[in-house]
Amino acid sequence: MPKKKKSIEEKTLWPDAARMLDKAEKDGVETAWDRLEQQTPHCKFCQTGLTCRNCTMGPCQIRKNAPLGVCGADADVIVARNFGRFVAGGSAGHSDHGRDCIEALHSVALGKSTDYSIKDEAKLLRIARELGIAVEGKGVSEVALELSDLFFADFGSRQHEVSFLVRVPEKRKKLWNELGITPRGVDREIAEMMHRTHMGCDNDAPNLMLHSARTCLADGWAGSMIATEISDILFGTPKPGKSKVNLGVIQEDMVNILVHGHNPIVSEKVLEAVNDPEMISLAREKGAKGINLAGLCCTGNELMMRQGIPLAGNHLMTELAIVTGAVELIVVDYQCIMPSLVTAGNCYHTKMVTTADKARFTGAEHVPFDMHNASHQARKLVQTAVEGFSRRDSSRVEIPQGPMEMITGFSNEAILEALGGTPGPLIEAIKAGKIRGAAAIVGCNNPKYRQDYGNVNLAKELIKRDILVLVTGCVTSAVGKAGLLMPEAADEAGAGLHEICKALGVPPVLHMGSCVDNARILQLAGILANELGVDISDLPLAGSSPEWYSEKAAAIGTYCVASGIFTHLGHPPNITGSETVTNLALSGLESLVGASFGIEPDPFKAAEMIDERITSKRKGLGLS
Ligand code: XCC
Ligand code: SF4
Repeated sequence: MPKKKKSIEEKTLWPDAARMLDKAEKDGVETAWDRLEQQTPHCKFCQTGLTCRNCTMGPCQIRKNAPLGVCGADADVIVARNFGRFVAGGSAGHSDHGRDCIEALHSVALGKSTDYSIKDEAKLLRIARELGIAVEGKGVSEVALELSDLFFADFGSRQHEVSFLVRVPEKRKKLWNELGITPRGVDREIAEMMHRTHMGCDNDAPNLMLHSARTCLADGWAGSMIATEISDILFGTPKPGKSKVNLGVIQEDMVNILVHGHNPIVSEKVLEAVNDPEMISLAREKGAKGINLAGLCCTGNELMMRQGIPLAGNHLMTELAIVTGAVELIVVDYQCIMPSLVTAGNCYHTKMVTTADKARFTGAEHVPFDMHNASHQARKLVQTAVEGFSRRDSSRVEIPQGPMEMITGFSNEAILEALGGTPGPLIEAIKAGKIRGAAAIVGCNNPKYRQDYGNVNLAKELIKRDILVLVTGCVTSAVGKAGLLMPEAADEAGAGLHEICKALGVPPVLHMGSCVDNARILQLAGILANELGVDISDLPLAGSSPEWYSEKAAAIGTYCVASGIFTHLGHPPNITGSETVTNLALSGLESLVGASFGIEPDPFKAAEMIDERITSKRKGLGLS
């Protein structure tokens, strides 16, 4: 079949992206969409999970006339092993980011780092108490030290359970214990997954899938949750505030710096350096009006939640941001950074700088950040950006105008405060059917879809049905650009949700942060279940990732389901080569953990699917 070239219109929902795609073509910049075309069609065996490369008797591919690998592993085992390693990768990503946060807290506690400090002492004490650390009579540093030691232990060979399981309803914990999937240590579960999937270990697909669940639960209820809570302690707990989104946040008359990646440990320091008066006057000397910082992907979400820093865009906007020709510097930490950014940057004057030893990119400059040099390194970077301003070719600059306004900053603390201090009013609204339920729409972009078409339309359909929408990660930019993160969007919501939003002055779609901040949603689910005395799986909740691409997104989906929350995905992971595994994901998990996955590329049908689920959960609770 001849390949059909997608039109720009088919590639994206957005005018800013369309303009840059057009410019990219003129400027000769290749994008993810172009490379997807080159990669299509994909290998069928890999796509269905039927390739195994776990030893050198293979690689093996399962076919009709070769139904077993050399070792005798069948399709079910191979698919389940591949999925296990896939989500182990995702869990490792979130969790290793969490570990970096613990190291930061630990070094602050020991007084070894003057570059970082504890911004939210009250939260530090609250979390310490919640996890059983006696705080009375102790200094902040002492508590921080004990808390970081406890978190380090959560990563190790814990025999029982990770600390934040105190947030999990008893019924759910009992269920996990019975199934043998209570997460013990983060690293332990990930390493055990690597072990189980070695040739000759776990050769039972359902048993492998249970360990996938356990690994992902360690991510959600420990690795990610620790990342979120420590980031709040070090940089402040988010409060609602205004910000802006789309490529229009890049400014023609300023030095533009973009931060990309995930961990606020680097981007917070860049922000400080950008605000340094000395740096600003240096920028003025070079003829710029000042220095403008904007975010991409999750570190963009982190800075936006806490500091209101504008978001230039999500995953598929990262290359296109460079195509504006107005970006002096892109500073990255780790995860979701396309190696193509180096090449795209080379087409302009855009310099890419890596900061983490574990995420280096050939062709990019490496300026390693650690606990002791972060402020210094950040200033160095900002200076580089300022110097780059004079190399900008203004004839090649084109910036889409008119960023959208949005409200950000809905941490659980902020949500509870807006509700008057308790979840009571939210529960009353749910009981009264004004809010019929809530759905978290999370995750990525994927060039296989029209960019953000699924993300935006699903959110719109759900709010119409009085389903409150919570967003994190790259969906933030999607719904933000669609205007759904403004209180006025309440007019697009059903009557009940409209009434609640108007009364509270909040949008019908709440921005709760980055991908690790999905842990905030888990915590909220735990709070609601505990308040009602039920399990999380009894609540009218759903998760969704319409345009996901990453191992991390699969891990999120899996911990969501294992926590009892039905989760919709736009397309399946590479598991369809096994009927056993596919059936387990789509229905079998229901009888085990009280939730399963649903697959549906069409956002309108997906809304229907989520609505049905929420309706049935409401019925189960005796609500109409
Ligand atoms: Fe990455 Fe977190 Fe996906 Fe965005 S949403 S593309 S994982 S940046 Ni997490
Ligand atoms: Fe083939 Fe088995 Fe080796 Fe996998 S583990 S590559 S199926 S022989």
